[in-house]
Amino acid sequence: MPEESIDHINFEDLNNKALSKPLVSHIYTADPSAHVFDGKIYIYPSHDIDAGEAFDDLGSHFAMEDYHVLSMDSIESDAVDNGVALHVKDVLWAKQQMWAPDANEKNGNYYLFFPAKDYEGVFRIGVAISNSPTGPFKAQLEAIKGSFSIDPAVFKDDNEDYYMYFGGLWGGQLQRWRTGVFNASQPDSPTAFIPDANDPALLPFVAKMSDNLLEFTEEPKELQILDENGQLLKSGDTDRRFFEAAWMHKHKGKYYFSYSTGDTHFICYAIGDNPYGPFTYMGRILNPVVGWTSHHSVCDVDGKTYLFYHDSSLSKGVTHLRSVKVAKISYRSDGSIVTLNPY
Ligand code: FUB
Repeated sequence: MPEESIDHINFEDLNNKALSKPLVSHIYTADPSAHVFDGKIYIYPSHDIDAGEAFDDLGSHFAMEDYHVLSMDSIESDAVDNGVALHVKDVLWAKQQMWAPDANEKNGNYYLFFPAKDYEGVFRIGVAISNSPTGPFKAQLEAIKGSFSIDPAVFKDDNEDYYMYFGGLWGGQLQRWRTGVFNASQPDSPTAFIPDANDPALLPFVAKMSDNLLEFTEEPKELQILDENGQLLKSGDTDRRFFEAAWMHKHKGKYYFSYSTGDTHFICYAIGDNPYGPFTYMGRILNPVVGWTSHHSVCDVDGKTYLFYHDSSLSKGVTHLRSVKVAKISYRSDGSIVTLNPY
């Protein structure tokens, strides 16, 4: 929901109608990536702050500096803030903008995957390691070779292969990589290099991770999202095309790729038969929340499926001061997901 349309909102009414309350209110948190490790829920969010940067369509106002990990003993319990897990000053290659992270576990080690801008102003994706799910995490000296853009989500398949899904338009710079090389021209334009409305939309990327989860084992590949006729979604189809916030989960053997449509503010999903796709667009998981961005994860807890998401209701609509929430989602018998209304 764009910031200009919030003036008329009565936040008391809105919060009374809300599907759920912020999981924590002492800090602002966003972009929640939730996992269950050893029976406990861990949420890896962005840590929103007001760094005084003006709002723009490049997301300069999202000037986050560190990550905190939240944990919950059960879906009903209070979320605990486990303090600073990684700070940008401890990441040699990263200069600023610690955007939406994810994490995963392998052989008793925990890996935090995060995007940040390097000293050339280019978003890269890094990894940091800990022996605890709550950190502190120690960052690798360099970003993942061949990584670009934002919003990594690392999915562990049933056969223990791990895949990273990533990408984001406008401030997330995906459109600057159309030739495989970063295009630094027109630096202030969020929409330069976006395909024309009738051309296929830009696609998110996927790459299989190496055994140590520190590298890609292959060149990242585009993940196709098709319409009901088997055609790639068009760039002008802004209600359905990928914008940012990639996530992958599995349900009854099918792969569900979900994402945000950005400037139209929906969380949508598409279904495929394998981790690389193609995926067919199926519908919406979440209607627009208060705040410009919408970002989520889907996580099974005790046999039920939950959507972790965020909105800006606690900050009364400030785009870059968001709060993480959780709500149960349900599937119909054909595998489709019932759309949630956040209020
Ligand atoms: O939190 C910063 C950026 O906003 C994320 O990386 C995007 O997904 C959007 O939520």
